[in-house]
Amino acid sequence: MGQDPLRISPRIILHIDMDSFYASVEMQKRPELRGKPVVIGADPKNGKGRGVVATCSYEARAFGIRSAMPISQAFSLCPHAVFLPPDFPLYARTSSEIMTCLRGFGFLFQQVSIDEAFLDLSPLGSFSAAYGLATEVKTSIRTATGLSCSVGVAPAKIVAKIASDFQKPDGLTVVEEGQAASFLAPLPVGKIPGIGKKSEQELNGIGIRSIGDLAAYDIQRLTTIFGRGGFALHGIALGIDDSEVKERDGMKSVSRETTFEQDTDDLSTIVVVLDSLVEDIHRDLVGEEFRFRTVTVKIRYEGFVTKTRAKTLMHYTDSKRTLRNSAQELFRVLWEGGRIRLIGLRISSLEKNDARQTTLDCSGWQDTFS
Ligand code: TTP
Ligand code: CA
Repeated sequence: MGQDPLRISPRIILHIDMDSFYASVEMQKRPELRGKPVVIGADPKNGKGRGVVATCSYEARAFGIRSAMPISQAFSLCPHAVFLPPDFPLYARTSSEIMTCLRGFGFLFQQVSIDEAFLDLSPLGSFSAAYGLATEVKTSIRTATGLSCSVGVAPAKIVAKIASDFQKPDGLTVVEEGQAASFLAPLPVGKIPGIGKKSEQELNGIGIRSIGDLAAYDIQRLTTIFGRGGFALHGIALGIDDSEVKERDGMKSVSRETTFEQDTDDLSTIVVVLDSLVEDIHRDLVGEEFRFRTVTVKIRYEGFVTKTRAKTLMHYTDSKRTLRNSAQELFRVLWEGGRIRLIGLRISSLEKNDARQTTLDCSGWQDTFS
């Protein structure tokens, strides 16, 4: 049987996400760490340390350790784990190698975070050809860096992203055209990017446990509860996402955010975390040789109210002290004293110290930043 000539060829999107990225880079550098629980983050100081876990190896995850958990809790879960401070310039260099490798495949490319990217494989014309290319992508990244990644291939970006997470680590999941809604239906709603633990609980509270429950939920009621976001959520549940893979011209911003394990209004805890965001962003800044002019602080309170406040300086700078002072000043003005769920820091209006094109782009906030 011949193909219908009017049939539009499918959109085929690939999403790639490196496995336990910072921890894997450390284990690649020091092979004696392989197979061990490795935790990257703040100094645990024998259980008395403040600050949080950036990430950890899958061996450490078996002990219940997770990103953004207080480092003291990680220490009590697994005191014999190897605790390491982050080496951001090394992660930025490895990220550049990965992104260069991905660009080399010649498809439309979009980096979305330090360890994630999309490729638009639609020109291949079939999901079987895309599967073949996905295996090549995995092999070439392993050859270039020694690292494993997980890949999702699907007819839409958000479905590809959920698919890349489906069989982690070292996974490859293909969701063909017409199968998105049925692939998503049995998954917990928390698998939708942007739905954190708290929102998942809120959705569970109105009887929505799986993405299928969300797809079947009355859209009017969803918009009453979640406002305009209700529409988008409902579309996502059906696998509908027309957003394009967009090439970005260089780095527009660098951002970091931390979600507290428990909402907090303890100023000293908040200041320690804000300071660690300053340190992280400043390391990237120095590693990538650029300067900034705009600083933005974001606070999300319990109940999901999100506030941001930005400040643009008179001159470009790469001073850590200026970054810290601006962050603290913005925080003081912004904070109304309530319990905080998440705090974020972003620098933008960036200028390279030289003309070298950078591939690092941590502007994963762009969608949520108001
Ligand atoms: P992720 O891709 O979320 O996590 P991961 O690569 O460590 O693990 P996974 O296999 O589940 O994908 O984040 C990429 C890197 O970003 C991660 O290695 C460390 C950093 N990061 C933080 O510093 N803090 C955080 O809260 C998170 C989630 C990530
Ligand atoms: Ca990852």
